[in-house]
Amino acid sequence: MSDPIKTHYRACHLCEAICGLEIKTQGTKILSIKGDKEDPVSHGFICPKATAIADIHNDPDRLRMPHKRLGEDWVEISWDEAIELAARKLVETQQYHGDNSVGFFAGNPGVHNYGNLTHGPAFRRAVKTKNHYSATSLDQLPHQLTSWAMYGHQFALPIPDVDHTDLMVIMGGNPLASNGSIMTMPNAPKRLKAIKERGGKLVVIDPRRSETADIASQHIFIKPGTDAFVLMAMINTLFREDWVTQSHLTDHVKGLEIIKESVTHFSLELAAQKSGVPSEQIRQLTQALAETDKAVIYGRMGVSVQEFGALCQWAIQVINLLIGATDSVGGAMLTSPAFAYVTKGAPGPGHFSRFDSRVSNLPEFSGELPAVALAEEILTPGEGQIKAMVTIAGNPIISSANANEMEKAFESLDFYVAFDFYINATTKHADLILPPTSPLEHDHFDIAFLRFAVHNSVRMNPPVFEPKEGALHDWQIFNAVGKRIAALKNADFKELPAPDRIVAYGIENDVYGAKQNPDMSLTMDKIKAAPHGIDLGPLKPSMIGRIATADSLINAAPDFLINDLNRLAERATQNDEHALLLIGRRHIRSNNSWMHNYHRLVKGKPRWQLMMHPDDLATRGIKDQDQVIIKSRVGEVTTTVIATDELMPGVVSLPHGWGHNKKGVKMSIATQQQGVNCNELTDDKLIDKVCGNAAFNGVPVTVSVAESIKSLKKAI
Ligand SMILES: Nc1nc2c(c(=O)[nH]1)N[C@H]1C(S)=C(S)[C@@H](COP(=O)(O)OP(=O)(O)OC[C@H]3O[C@@H](n4cnc5c(=O)[nH]c(N)nc54)[C@H](O)[C@@H]3O)O[C@H]1N2
Ligand SMILES: Nc1nc2c(c(=O)[nH]1)N[C@H]1C(S)=C(S)[C@@H](COP(=O)(O)OP(=O)(O)OC[C@H]3O[C@@H](n4cnc5c(=O)[nH]c(N)nc54)[C@H](O)[C@@H]3O)O[C@H]1N2
Ligand code: SF4
Ligand SMILES: [Mo]
Repeated sequence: MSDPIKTHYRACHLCEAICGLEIKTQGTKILSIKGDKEDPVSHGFICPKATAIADIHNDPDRLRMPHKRLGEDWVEISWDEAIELAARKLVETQQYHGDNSVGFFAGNPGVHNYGNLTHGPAFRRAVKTKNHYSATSLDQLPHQLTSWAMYGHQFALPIPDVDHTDLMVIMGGNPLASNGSIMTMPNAPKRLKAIKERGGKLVVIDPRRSETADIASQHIFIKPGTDAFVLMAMINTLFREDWVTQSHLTDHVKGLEIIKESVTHFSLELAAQKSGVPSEQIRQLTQALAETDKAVIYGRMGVSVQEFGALCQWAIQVINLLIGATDSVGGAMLTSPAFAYVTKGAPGPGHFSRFDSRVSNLPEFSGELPAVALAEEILTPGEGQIKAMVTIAGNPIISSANANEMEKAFESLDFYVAFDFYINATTKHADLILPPTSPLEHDHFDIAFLRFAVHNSVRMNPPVFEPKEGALHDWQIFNAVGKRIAALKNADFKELPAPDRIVAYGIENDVYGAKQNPDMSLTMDKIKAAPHGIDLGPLKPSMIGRIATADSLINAAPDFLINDLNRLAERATQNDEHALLLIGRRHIRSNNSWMHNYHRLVKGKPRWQLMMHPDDLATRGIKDQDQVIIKSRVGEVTTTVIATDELMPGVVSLPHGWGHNKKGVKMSIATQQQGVNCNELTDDKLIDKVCGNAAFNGVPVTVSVAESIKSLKKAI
């Protein structure tokens, strides 16, 4: 008799949109993956990546058991042996070279796999080092930093009320490709188009006419890295023109006078000169933001990973405050999740600059040092040098700036253990790989993204499949290695219960739990009984009472950001005529560096080429489809160029996450892809100096025809 067909409901964990899925299985087979129409937020929407969850699950290249390096080869070993080896090597390294000789790099998928969030910290405490790095400082550090400084908690992130706004300005975000970031919004296309359909306006400010710009009411080209000038001019204009709106928050904000004084030099003319955006356009946009009742400005990667990322994210918060958008319907509001609700006194508010990195003196944020400092901390001898690495769901050789230096660093390590299920460009350097279960073999709760969602909901999903015999979840591996490390150090280790128990306890004691909300008395059992999720309603104004600063006031003018305006003012005086500025690009069928081993996602037209404006090609004697060499201060890559007026002249675009075709990478489909690693061009010294965040956007490069390749082609 054949196995019965089962239907499972589960959130997609691949990106921040966390769409609801309906997965049909029969025995160990996945029959279909579709959108869950009854999901209260995604309503059946999915993107093409969702079906690739089946490919992840079935991928023969995905490791199922620990792998130990033997010269150029790998051998499968038992979990007991692997856990002992990992613990012993890390402890020995610390005994010889000190606590800080072990470094950690945590990548993005850990945030999409909640066992990493519940159990990672205890494991890290068992190791005890100052050398923690993560994708945060390649990404959203400026958001967390400004929220910490202004609202007193790094996760007090006002989320755009996309479903109710009448004017949305998106600066450096491309939700049509990314499906939204720090703005969980499944079905970004529909939600953004709806703004226009209800008579509102969507404005996109981007050096590229992105997919989102294509559906916008207005697209404004901007020269990469100059957004801070535009934003400061907008703030200046709001004050000058007396367009500042009084709101229920006015008495809860301090520092506006300081801002007013500090931005007087940032004129519309200066902004226009630096950014290429006409001053009248900036003025009109500012006026529209001030005069539209339900308006909001939002900025993402384009304005986070650039030299003035923190100033940009801060300015965006300030503008929303000044136009009365913060904490207002149709503006940007704090979310009300069932777990880890942010309020005064909530755990993990964050801290900044308590210590610096050893080599370049870059500041920590919440216990993490900037990822751009990792390679030099491994390569520079002296006390505190990193000798052993732990990576957890990260691929820093492809995802961090200056990939060649990062590769050199990983090659030089005494010991490296990777928590990962692929042998990729980074983990190929490991001595030991500890692969966790497949995503479908563990339960799923979105600790992170339910907190960033444009509509409140909660959902907990059981595993689709039982784990293969002997397989361990990430959190079980953390528990096992952490416990063994503690034993070797004669230290205590408190083994935590399973993640769902931790979350269940948290929910019962949080805002919808019996103590705080007897009417609702939300429990994990109730959540589990609603497989499609529970709708917790739209975002609501709730900031007063939740401001987590010591004096319960929003600090609109944090000192270190006001001081950083000097750096921007200095930049204003510099002649910054570069040949070309490199920016990145995301694609709906790609996900950072790790979804290129699935045929259904990589097939079709190539999408890893360098995009360049036809005028820029012409002045360099380059033709569409030529092979070109792109050079930056730190490296060079060769790829195919495509001519397109999607980009403004003077800007070129290359996506990140590619470049798998390296000796030793064991991903049979990914290694056949021709894309190059754009982070061989990005520069670990080109950073947002105030916080050390990477500046992937606005990297000066030159582009020329690859003569040798051309002549070789002719000869063949
Ligand atoms: N130039 C440039 N560089 C960028 C960016 C850019 O825009 N431009 N974007 C940056 C951003 S925003 C980010 S977030 C980073 C991402 O950088 P990373 O987090 O370093 O890269 P990912 O590609 O997400 O790598 C994920 C790794 O996690 C593994 N993995 C997947 N699921 C699991 C799991 O459940 N458990 C474990 N243990 N491992 C798992 C995969 O096999 C892969 O090796 O890249 C950054 N790099
Ligand atoms: N399909 C897909 N979805 C993803 C990911 C993925 O890799 N693929 N990654 C996920 C992750 S980890 C993240 S962090 C999010 C990111 O989500 P988003 O930030 O929405 O995604 P990006 O495509 O990086 O959008 C950045 C935009 O900024 C523009 N830009 C570049 N430089 C500048 C500049 O100097 N100024 C301005 N104003 N704009 C600039 C770029 O042209 C681009 O359109 O996406 C998530 N979702
Ligand atoms: S948009 Fe993101 S969460 Fe939704 S199906 Fe696609 S990858 Fe999954
Ligand atoms: Mo990211």
